[in-house]
Amino acid sequence: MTEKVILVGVGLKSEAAVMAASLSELHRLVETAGGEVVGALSQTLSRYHPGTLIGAGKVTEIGDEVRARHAVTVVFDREISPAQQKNLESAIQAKIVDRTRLILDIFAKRARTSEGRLQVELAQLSYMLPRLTGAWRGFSQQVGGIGTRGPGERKLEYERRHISYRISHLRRQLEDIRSARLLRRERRLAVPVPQVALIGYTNVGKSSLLNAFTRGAAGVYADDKLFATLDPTSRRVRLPEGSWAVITDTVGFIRRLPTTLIAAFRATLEEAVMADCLLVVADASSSEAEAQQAAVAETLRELGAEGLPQVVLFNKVDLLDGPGRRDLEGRHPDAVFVSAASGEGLCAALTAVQDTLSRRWLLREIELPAARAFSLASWVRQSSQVLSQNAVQDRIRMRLRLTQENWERLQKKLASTKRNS
Ligand SMILES: Nc1nc2c(ncn2[C@@H]2O[C@H](COP(=O)(O)OP(=O)(O)OP(=O)(O)O)[C@@H](O)[C@H]2O)c(=O)[nH]1
Ligand SMILES: [Mg+2]
Repeated sequence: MTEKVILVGVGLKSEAAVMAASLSELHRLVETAGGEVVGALSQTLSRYHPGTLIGAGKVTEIGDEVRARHAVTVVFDREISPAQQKNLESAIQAKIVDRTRLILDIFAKRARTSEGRLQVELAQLSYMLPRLTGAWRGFSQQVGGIGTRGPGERKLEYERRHISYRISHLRRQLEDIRSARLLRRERRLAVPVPQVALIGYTNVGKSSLLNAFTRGAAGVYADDKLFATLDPTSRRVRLPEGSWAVITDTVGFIRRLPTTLIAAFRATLEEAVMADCLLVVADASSSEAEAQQAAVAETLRELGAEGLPQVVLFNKVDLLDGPGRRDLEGRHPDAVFVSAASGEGLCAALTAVQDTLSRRWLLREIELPAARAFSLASWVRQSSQVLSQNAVQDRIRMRLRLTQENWERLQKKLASTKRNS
């Protein structure tokens, strides 16, 4: 039997405009976590009540709704303090879950790699630690289900200091994985191929785009669910001019992404985001596209990546009608309009990536004396991407794609070879 859930939207009067959209997003999050929404209430306030977040009248109303609908869980669309949770649970007599705990729960279900699992566990324990009072062991643990997956009841029995110990252990393990990966990454960078990161709000079609760019060969899981992707996937993609780039698809962003999650996923996010070019994807068919873009920009700022070169894509244009499309194009003249479903605009998107990369990644032609080509060629291959190579009499001509820095090093090397020969 699916868990019956009542949603509660809460916001200050100043936030009234975004509450409805945020609540319908919460609805999808609950479904993603495996719950069934049987009712929704909301309240706008001029200030939050310290003890229960919402007013006493609303608390009673929620309790009535819970009994009328046979709900077991109430999900609040914002973060609730441990004390508020305790008060709300005893007044409403239901499991109280906040937005953060719901998102953590979905991440726990989605994590596949060992690193992903460690990161989620770290985030969950950091969330739990301040809540490890009697209240936490109350209603929530009797009911089970949404918000209680993950480290599980057994670990909840741990005393605070065991949890603190586990948290530092997880941090060390993640640090080890990270240094191993940085080593691999350095090795990969020895054959430099430009790195491109697909960034965007959850469900905008990032994984579908990676699949489309690789003509379906990427086999990345794409689904009409929030947070379908958690662990990063990288694929080599050929750019129109013939050179290659590595495109990485990773976890989607969401407004008010829990800070515990950002902290835990920081290494993954930072690494995904530290690219030569960001492909920032928006959903052209969503009425929320601009609010979502703002949340993405905010997260990029938190990760210190706001200054990286960007190409903005509006995906799912197949769902737009003529006027809708013209309106969006008018408002975003620099964006590229694409559809992972129909294939429209994909080539233009890769051309835009190539143009952006070409500011740092130069296209150059060199000629090596055939006598020395063998020893030089291996050095060239380590520092650049060889696009083509042919022999002209006693010389070898190569077309290269390489960074400014490597181009300067290469010129010096060539000059000294000339002097020596
Ligand atoms: N009509 C249409 N649907 C699309 C297009 N691109 C993706 N979708 C659908 O949008 C949904 C989400 O796609 P995903 O590729 O999983 O999105 P994502 O950005 O990777 O999502 P997360 O991994 O959850 O962050 C899926 O149901 C896709 O089939 C498109 O161009 N047109
Ligand atoms: Mg995805």
